[in-house]
Amino acid sequence: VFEACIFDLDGVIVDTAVYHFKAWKRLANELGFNFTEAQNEKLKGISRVKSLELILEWGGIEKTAEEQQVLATRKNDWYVEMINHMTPEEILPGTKELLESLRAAGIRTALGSASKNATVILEKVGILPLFEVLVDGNTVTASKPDPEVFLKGAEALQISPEKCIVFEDAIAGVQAAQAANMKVVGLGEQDVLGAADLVVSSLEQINMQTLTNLYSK
Ligand code: G16
Ligand code: MG
Repeated sequence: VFEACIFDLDGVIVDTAVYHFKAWKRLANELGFNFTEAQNEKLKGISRVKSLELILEWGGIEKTAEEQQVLATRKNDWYVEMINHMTPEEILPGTKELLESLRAAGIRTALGSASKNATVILEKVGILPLFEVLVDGNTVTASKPDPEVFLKGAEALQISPEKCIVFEDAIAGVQAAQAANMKVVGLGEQDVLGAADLVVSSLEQINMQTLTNLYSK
């Protein structure tokens, strides 16, 4: 029924959104305006450059492309400083167990993230070897909801999209998976991610059987 699972990073494997929030807030405050958690929600799954564009728009500030480059780098330096201190305790509940049981069952695994810092995060939390393929912000040009990130993952694994299940916490990511013709499990709230084939609050609720059931509907 299914032969591969493709995982989003932020919000599925680890909660790096808190670090993104701290770094963006620091940047916004330096520029003289506030940045809220509600605004941070809207940046989930969105690329760094696109996130900065939105933040500047919310703050009512215009910057040239060169200035934006400098600001994005500044934010990223603060962010990298924080993620360099991440530990295996920060893996979200059930994630490692699920990855291990998938591998034991011969299911292929890939990462499909918008982040350019995906490799270092997986290394820090100690689960890099559980992924066969990494597709991240360094290899992808079109942001979610474009299906590129997930299609590239399937292609690298040489598995057809219909046999892939995506795990996503963001609407844009659920849409990307569906545009790629894949099944998708949403992590979060039913009223937000209702478009997904199944919505759970944690990967602890997922096993081989729940995934197999997605194909019998
Ligand atoms: C993650 C986050 C986004 C972030 C993006 C780019 O995406 O959800 O908020 O803007 O990565 O991150 P970086 O600045 O590290 O390149 P995902 O796809 O892992 O949820
Ligand atoms: Mg995410």
